[in-house]
Amino acid sequence: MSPVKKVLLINPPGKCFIRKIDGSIVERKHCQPPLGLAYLGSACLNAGYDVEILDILAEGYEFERLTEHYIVYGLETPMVIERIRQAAPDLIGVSILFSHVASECYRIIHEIRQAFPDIPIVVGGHHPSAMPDRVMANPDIDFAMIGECDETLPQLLEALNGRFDYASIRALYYRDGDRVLNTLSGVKPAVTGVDFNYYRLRDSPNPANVAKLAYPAWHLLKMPLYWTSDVRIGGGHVMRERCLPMVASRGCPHVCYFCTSPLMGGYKGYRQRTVADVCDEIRWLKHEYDIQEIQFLDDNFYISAPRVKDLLRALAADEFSDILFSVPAGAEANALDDEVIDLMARANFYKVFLALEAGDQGIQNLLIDKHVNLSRVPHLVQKLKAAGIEVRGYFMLGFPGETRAQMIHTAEFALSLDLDEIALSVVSPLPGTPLFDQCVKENLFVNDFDVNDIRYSVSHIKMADITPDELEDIRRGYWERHKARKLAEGPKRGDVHKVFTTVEEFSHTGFKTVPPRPSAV
Ligand code: B12
Ligand code: SF4
Repeated sequence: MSPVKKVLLINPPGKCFIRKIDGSIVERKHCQPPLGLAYLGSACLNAGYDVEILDILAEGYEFERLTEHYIVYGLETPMVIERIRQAAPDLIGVSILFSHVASECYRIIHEIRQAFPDIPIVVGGHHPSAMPDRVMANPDIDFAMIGECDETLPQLLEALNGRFDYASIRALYYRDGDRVLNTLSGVKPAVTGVDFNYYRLRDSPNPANVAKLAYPAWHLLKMPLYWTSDVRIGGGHVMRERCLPMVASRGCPHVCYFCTSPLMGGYKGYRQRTVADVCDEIRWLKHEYDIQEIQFLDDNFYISAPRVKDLLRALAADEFSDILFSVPAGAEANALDDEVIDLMARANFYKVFLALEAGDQGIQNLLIDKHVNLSRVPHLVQKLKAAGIEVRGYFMLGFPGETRAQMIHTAEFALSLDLDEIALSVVSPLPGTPLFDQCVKENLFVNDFDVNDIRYSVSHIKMADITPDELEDIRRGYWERHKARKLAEGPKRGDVHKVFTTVEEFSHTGFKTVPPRPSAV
């Protein structure tokens, strides 16, 4: 075999679900630079390999394909094949970050396999990490890698060159003839579910010291695409054009029963970068990309109060005064005290997304590992707003066994707070979580459930006294009531990139395709 020199990393297309009942699109179009692939790119470059990244979604943002249930957007397959031919890689890596695009990834991988039967294909991301055995049942896939692969992907390249042993690569699934082998079989998980294992950090493939990682290789991506699409970074929520994501920590110390963080970041696998390292990366982003805004994609940015205060003090320095910051993942409400809020305001954190999840303290204490203290929330919202910070609340509707009355209670709780925005999400049984296990064990999946085609905006869980469509009506109804109230209050601050005023605008922005109304289907 000729030496392996070049890897091509692929970000798959996007896909949005169309609601059967009225033909409306219920998911957002996105265009976000893939931070994980940029990290993998720099890891492979530093190991001496040539790297290209093909972002099928960003480069083909304008190409839409209407299927029975979805609008898929991204480069068309012949274009992808041609790009691979030009790149001439020795290994192709496909990111399957989201379970809802797994079926689309398999379709593309199959086409690639047909066109390039000799190029090995590796997959990674949340979906393969949750179900590597089932992913490896696909004969088009040669390798599946679990967890954060900054250290293990370069090792795979070395192994393909005969300079490293497959058996020594942590959390690797590979083939030996007809057999699928994996390097986790002798490792004792911290938690074993029916359908998943959580590994301690020391047993996982994840980098233990995230301060030592090289900065993401953004130069491998066509950055202006992310700054100019209709629905830019953060789903349109960012304020400034030149925005990039970064992480100040990886993993989370909690183990919420619906969340995949313990699967990807490792069981209680919270790791911090040093404040100095984070600041150095921001200086570099300013210098290289003239960056105006940064989104921290940490799983749980605010969890450690002393550390977050140190970081916020550093970000409040004059040298960063021209940069805006936000953290789109839900902020742990209990971790936000008055001092953190004052420091956030000083450091230009203009918006906070409170992870409140449920308006019922019983559900909080039983299902949400963060145990949000709901009685504190109204004061917290007022304090944040008084500091000039916009407040968005994240809520979840449709836990197994949750009744219609409890969902309405949560939605009413959301309305009762003086929030600038509310996001009411449907509880999704993500593979690799205890919630998914519960649905398997108790036979709670709705009949058309397909784990490779998860729809995040429609419930997959059989509920006691409500149908998925009724749940969607509650979700939309409360969102619209809230939006109408906010519109009546007048405009928000002037430089917001996009303010969506209706459900239609929120979900249709960026789409060219208009799905047919159901009668015409
Ligand atoms: C940023 C983000 C987004 C961004 C886009 C992400 C992107 N393209 O990069 C936006 C805002 C668009 C987004 C949207 C959504 N997201 Co999101 N998102 C995240 C978030 C917060 C961070 C991802 C990240 O950058 N992490 C940091 C980098 C360093 O890690 P990483 O990306 O995981 O990459 C590492 C590994 O996965 C692995 N790896 C990744 N790719 C590959 C490829 C190969 C070949 C290999 C070997 C390894 C490998 O190595 C990487 C380096 O360590 C994660 C949560 C999380 N903390 O991971 C959720 C997460 C990925 N999102 C999730 C979901 C559900 C969604 C939405 C469906 C939400 C919704 N209801 O609409 C949408 C769908 C978007 C779409 N395309 O349609 C889920 C996915 C779970 C699942 N099994 O599907 C996650 C895990 C959050 C959660 N627990 O619920 N998201
Ligand atoms: S606190 Fe957030 S990131 Fe951590 S496990 Fe719970 S939901 Fe996941």
